[in-house]
Amino acid sequence: MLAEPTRILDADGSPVSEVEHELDTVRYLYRSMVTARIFDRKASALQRQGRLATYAPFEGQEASQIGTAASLKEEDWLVASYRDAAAMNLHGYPWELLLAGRMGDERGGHTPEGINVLPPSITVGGHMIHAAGIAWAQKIKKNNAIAVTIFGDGATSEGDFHEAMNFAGVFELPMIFVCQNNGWAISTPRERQTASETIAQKAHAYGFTGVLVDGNDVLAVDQVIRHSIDRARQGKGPTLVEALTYRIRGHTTADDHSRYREKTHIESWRRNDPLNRVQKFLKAHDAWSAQWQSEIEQSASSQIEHAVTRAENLAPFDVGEIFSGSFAELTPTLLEQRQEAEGYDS
Ligand SMILES: Cc1ncc(C[n+]2csc(CCOP(=O)(O)OP(=O)(O)O)c2C)c(N)n1
Repeated sequence: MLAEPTRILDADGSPVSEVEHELDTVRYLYRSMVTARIFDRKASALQRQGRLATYAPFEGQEASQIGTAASLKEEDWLVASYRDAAAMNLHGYPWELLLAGRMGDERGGHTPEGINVLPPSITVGGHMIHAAGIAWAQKIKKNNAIAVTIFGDGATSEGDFHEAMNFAGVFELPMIFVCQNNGWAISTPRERQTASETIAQKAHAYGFTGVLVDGNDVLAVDQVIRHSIDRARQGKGPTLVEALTYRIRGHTTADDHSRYREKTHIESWRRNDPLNRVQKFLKAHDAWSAQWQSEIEQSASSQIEHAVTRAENLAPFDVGEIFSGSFAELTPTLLEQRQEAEGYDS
């Protein structure tokens, strides 16, 4: 494990180690982060207008998420949490379903056929076990696909983290655990979460590699994830990646983070913005223009506006549907509940 996080670009966009990426790839990663930020701000605004229920913003974490999902192949699986819309969308989960889920519509959790992304987990840590099961299935089927799971620093205090990590180590599963260490689990700071110096080092206890990466450096995250993917596909087992990042906004739209965080601290992380550093790098290579910026912003906005329209215009929900898909034959209690619910519908 590295004592210092892997970093390629510093906060000013200057390379501190060799840049392996082609400029076109850097532009793609940048554009994906811009799109994600527009989605995030739109979703937060919709919540304030009463058009979404609570929403968990990920501003500041775009590099961790885009860097995690960018090099996955279609057949790979992504199993993430309520804060990971950017990664989920990049791997194919439609924006409108991410929005519909936050509108309280169950259909937001129905992944379209052929998209290897599980619906967002609200249960902190529970999804890591699902990811381990999926990775094990890929290994048994010998199909060379891997599973990636994303979770926060708080989730590492759950028993599920231990179980998934232990199982993955023993069975040498083709999977990557990505901890987005954003410094906080609601109001609990990272230092109250674990006495370990890093979260990455926990991998050693389970018999596999842990890597610390600058989670606001999309090039570094992408590079670390690509190396981890290679190891997993070569049968060399799992990797735990700890991406050091920061949640710029509240835990959710229901949280007042000014009650537990210093403004100055937030501002210092704003200067470490993951989009700015890539923009500066692109500018230094004549690969950015104000016109291109405005084109990608407009294209992202219109894509997201369409998603909002589609999510808000889903055909009315049949209340009885919430009972389908759990049991082949409903239990007497559930049958009774369905009848009652259908009464409300008419
Ligand atoms: C099993 C479980 N316990 C508690 C909660 C309530 N809860 C929701 S988010 C959260 C904090 C999670 O923090 P972290 O894992 O660091 O992820 P972040 O929200 O920072 O992305 C808690 C305790 C929950 N959803 N599930």
